[in-house]
Amino acid sequence: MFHLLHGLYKRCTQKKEYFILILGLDNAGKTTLLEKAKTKFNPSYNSLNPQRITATVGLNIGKIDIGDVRLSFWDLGGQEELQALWDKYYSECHAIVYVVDASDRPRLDESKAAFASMIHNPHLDGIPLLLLANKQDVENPLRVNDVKSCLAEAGAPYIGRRECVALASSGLTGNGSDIPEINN
Ligand code: G3D
Repeated sequence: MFHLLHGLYKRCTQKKEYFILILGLDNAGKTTLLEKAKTKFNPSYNSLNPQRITATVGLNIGKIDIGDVRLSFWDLGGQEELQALWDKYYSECHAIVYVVDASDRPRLDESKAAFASMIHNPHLDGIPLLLLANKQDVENPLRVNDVKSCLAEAGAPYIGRRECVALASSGLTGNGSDIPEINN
């Protein structure tokens, strides 16, 4: 009886949990963004000093509670050898945030290639996608439209099979801006 009541109580009080992958090349700013988001949604969270954040190696997990929803973010390492592990997480994720370093023009094609192999994976069909042109606080960054059209070359029809929004962002400052959806 106790177990039954305990189970019922747990079921009524537990939050709905969604898993979100944060992907992109190493140094794109994924961990910094996650730290900033955790601080924004949980003011009591003691965030890491941005100076002390190093490129993600392996997996970095962050949880954000909004109302009765829990968002669990998996920030995956973006180094070439770690990209091979991304697809292990695809079948369980509910959304993807793909981060591009808008201050790094020379690596845009590399980011496009990583994006292409991700977006063609059948496990991700229909999974909502947020594209971020990050580091907008630097001088003369790539604009969100540049990033958007570059990634669209990697597979516009695949991108179009889902809800997709592209935004400019700065994980350092926490600022961002809305722009029109990529596939509408
Ligand atoms: P990653 O998790 O994608 O590998 P990190 O990237 O979050 O570790 O960030 C990599 C570097 O980029 C860090 O600098 C970090 O401070 C910087 N960075 C992250 N986001 C922004 C941003 O929005 N604007 C600027 N200007 N820099 C950013 P270091 O010097 O520690 O390597």
